[in-house]
Amino acid sequence: MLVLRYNGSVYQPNLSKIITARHSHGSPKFPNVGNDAKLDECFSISARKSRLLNSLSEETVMRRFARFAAGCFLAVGFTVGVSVLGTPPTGNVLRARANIAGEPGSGISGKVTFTQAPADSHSPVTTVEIVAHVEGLTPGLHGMHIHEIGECANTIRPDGSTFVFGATGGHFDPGPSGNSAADANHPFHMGDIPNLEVNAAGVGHLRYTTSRITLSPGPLSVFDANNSAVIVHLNTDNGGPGVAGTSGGPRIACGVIEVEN
Ligand SMILES: [Cu+2]
Repeated sequence: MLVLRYNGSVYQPNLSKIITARHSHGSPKFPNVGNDAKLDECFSISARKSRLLNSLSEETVMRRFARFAAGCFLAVGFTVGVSVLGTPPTGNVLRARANIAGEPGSGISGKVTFTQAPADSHSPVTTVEIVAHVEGLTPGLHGMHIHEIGECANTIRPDGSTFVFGATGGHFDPGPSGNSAADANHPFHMGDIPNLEVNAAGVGHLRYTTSRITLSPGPLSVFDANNSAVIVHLNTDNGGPGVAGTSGGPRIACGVIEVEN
């Protein structure tokens, strides 16, 4: 049997390591962390195979290579599955948009745009500029936040009442506190932004730059496994930490944050 020897390092494919890594890093909250490195390993299969051929018997090589390829197939399948189910975008998203709408007949409509400035030597922290324009509101200050789930459906509370736009969950807060309850960790959620200022004509504006979120993949990305949404509230957000009912009250408008190309 042909045995080739190679004086360099011997590559040892470790299927259990790959699968474990995918599960430990691909959590619902941080789905993008760690994925690329694992797939890169799979996509350099040819190089691995060549190195194996230089160090082991052909039969052993083919057995190990088949095992490794099967692992990669599972890993790629897992990633595709997560992407389809959660539909987080792939790639480095730099622009996003939420089309805002109130309940039918409310007359509330608008949009919120998000533009990410890439970090560079002058600004090492990634920032996102948020620009909101919403019409049909009562004059004054209205609480507005990024909520943790990209779905604007109503839900039913335990007491049977309708929770308008309840499907958006609490305030986007992937960490470090990770407490999305509106009255907890407020106003320090990653999704907490200033009030929308509405003029006498019922038109609200906000322009605000934050480093609490990103559009690109990462632990602060609004495009996590279940995406995110913008909620406009009836009342002013007084920003009181831990004070019940001061973060804006009833939800009156909603928009799912979507990639804008
Ligand atoms: Cu809110």
